[in-house]
Amino acid sequence: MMEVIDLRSDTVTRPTAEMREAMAGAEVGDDVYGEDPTVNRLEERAAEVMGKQAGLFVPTGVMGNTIALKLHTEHGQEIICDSRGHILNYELSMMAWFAGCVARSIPTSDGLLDWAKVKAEIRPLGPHAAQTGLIEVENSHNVGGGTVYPQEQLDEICDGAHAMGLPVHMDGARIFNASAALGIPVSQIAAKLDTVMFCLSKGLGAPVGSMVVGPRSLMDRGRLYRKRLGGGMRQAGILAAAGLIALEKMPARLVEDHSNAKMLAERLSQMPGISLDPAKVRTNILIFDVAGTGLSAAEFSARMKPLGVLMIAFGPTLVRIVTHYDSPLKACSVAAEKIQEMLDTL
Ligand code: TLP
Repeated sequence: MMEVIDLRSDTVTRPTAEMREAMAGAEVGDDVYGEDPTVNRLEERAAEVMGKQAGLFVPTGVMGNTIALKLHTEHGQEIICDSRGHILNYELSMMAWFAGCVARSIPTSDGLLDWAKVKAEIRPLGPHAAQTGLIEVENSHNVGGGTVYPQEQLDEICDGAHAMGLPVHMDGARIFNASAALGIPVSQIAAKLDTVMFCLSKGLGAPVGSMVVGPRSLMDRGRLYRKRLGGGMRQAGILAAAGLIALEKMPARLVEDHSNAKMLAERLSQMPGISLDPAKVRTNILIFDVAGTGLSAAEFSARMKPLGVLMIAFGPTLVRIVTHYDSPLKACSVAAEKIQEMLDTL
């Protein structure tokens, strides 16, 4: 049987043998009563690693962002984010549904905001305008192509926002990829942020789970929102046990995913009809334009499927590839060969 190389997302990673073993032996209790020792340990460690007071274990990144946005805002406010942000485009309008807010979105070339752009969109409450309640940033930026905030740019947004009394939340689904790319600890990235959501179930390989970290008072209230959203998970230590391994052991290997992505980007950039700048590939995501091949993104990925390489259409002519620990260097090289093979048939 042909082995499938699944580059659709780092969400496809399966738990490691060590994670499965830890899950089987996890010490558990009822987490709705705060009595699951493994969940408690994960929440403490996540907070410690991010340099925050407290953590909250949630089943998904979407739930983590949903809770965070609600914690910072009031109904009828605006949330400033970039126009291609995950919270705006891939979370079923959750900011309207749960927090009662609308987005004030800012177009960017790479998904990254800067203080000048943000400042220009901040609105005080008035007879016509809705007040800004929150600034949201995404790091690394998914649709921007795995782009990473230069730390000074991010700190400047936080300083500016705080001086105006506004909080900043980071969708750090892939903050560990940003950390690996910058060569600085996640706690440094998070230092000035009010809250961070990050995922254990993407590049870090856990089967399920994300974290929200921030001040203890907010996390205590977040726990109530989690329950309201149906996220009171009882003996969730089974999942937290895998999450702990994801948190402690997996960040160190992300540089490998990044160098595989770079290799793929370099090879793709040499192929006729494909346009992509390998210098812009910093993490494990690469987004390339296939317009020059005469194929749509959907046709391109559909033609790759029978060759055993999966990727996703991310726009009419944009295709996304994500590298991860289930796609080692060898698999990425084979994927590049298969793409060339498909292009040769056109
Ligand atoms: N992203 C998924 C899809 O939804 C696009 C992917 O394959 O990349 N924030 C960011 C930046 C994300 O990329 C994702 C997932 C989430 C939040 C949501 O996480 P989950 O899927 O755990 O709810």
